[in-house]
Amino acid sequence: MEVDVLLDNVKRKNPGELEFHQAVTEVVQHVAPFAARNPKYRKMAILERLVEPDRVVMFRVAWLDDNNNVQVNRGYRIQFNNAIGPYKGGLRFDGSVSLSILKFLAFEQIFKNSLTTLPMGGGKGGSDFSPKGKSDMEVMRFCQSFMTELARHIGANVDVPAGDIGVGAREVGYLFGQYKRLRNKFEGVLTGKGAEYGGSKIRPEATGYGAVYFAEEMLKRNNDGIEGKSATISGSGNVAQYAAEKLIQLGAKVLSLSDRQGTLYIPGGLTEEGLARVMQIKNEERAPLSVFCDSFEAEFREGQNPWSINCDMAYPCATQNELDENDARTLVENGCMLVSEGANMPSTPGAVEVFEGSKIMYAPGKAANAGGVAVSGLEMSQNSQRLSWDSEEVDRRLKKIMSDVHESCVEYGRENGHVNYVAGANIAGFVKVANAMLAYGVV
Ligand code: NDP
Ligand code: 2IT
Repeated sequence: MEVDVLLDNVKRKNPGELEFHQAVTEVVQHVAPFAARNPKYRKMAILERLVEPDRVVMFRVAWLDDNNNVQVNRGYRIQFNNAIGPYKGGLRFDGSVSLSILKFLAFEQIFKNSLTTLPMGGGKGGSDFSPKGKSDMEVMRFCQSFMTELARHIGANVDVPAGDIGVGAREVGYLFGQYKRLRNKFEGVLTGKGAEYGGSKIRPEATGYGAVYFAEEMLKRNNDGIEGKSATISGSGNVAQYAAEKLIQLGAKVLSLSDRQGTLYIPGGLTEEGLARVMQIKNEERAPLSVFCDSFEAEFREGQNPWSINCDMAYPCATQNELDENDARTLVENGCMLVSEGANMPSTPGAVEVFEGSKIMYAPGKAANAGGVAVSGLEMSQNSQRLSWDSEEVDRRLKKIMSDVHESCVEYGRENGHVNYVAGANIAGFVKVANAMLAYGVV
């Protein structure tokens, strides 16, 4: 089938799902020419089947708030593709969550998980519930109600959720507790668990660290390194915090973080002490980033993103489509030489075009942020073995996986001496899944 026909069909069958269309278009534009050169993929309609989720589960989540009022949210789990392993992917709790957003995330997850070299299929879920401004007990009641329905659809060998925006250690704890109670099973059904009940060392750090390890690999290929470089980061949640930690450890100067209210610009560079304060603000006080300026030298730029700040490297670690074509142009004009995406699909298609055209080192999320789900895969392995590895062991494996992901991107993305990491990630991720689908016949 022609690419245009395939994309038209996707748009027609999934009306209004703009983020999903965007994610499919980006993957298909690289994979379709590759698939066309391999008639077996074409003949067996691999791409046509890949863009159709195995199933989509949508459900009501009713819960009682602290005033005993009934609240109703919508829950989702997209089980997109389990050709190479159990469905695997995070849960997002945020007011913006829609079917389109979760389908884009689940679709991306198929290729990302394939790149990690571990046996994991693609899935994603969540709810339009936002934990912001809710008490711990409200979050608990919501999580228990959400899991009461979700439990029947998941399992350690079926579908293994984890965290994403709005879902961290607290939420995973409540979700796991409810699953265990409903099924009377202590099994590795969720990752990102607390250390006391089966969580892997380095899982909280993995996505942010991984995005920096991937940047290191790109730089190494050009006989360069992180030390002495300046970096802008967006977001100030899980991924941003640990990207900042690793960058500081490796001798880079972190100039910014951000949240929904704006950007924190730290001209002198974020210190370890400053980062500890950010973690306290975001993880314990659950307060706006702007309060950082009460005790540290920094400027808060209300309503702005970090992309106008001069930097050598940019790490978008907040959310989808947070960096547009103009931002990309500004970054490149200001001398930014590397972009490593901690978030999923943070750059708009126009921005991606600017990065590709400028030939800077540009790593898309499905490669650069694969460290998070990779350590989730390692958590599954440890749970199955009923063993837990120490931090050094997990970090060593994470580094090796990021280096392997990088190698795969180079292998499939080489273009006249330059590496197109977007093409490389999409094609490398596709091949393994496509070959497994071929083995199963028409299903
Ligand atoms: P968190 O909820 O911990 O943090 C999200 C951060 O992004 C917060 O600082 C939040 O601001 C900011 N943010 C969220 N939405 C918006 C928005 N619409 N505009 C501006 N800022 C926004 O989530 P994570 O750090 O876990 O996730 C960040 C990104 O990384 C997401 O794209 C996620 O899909 C991706 N990712 C996460 C992985 C993980 O392991 N957690 C793995 C791979 C990718 P505020 O503080 O104001 O809420
Ligand atoms: O987007 C992602 O890769 C995640 N949110 C992590 C998924 C996981 O299963 O650890």
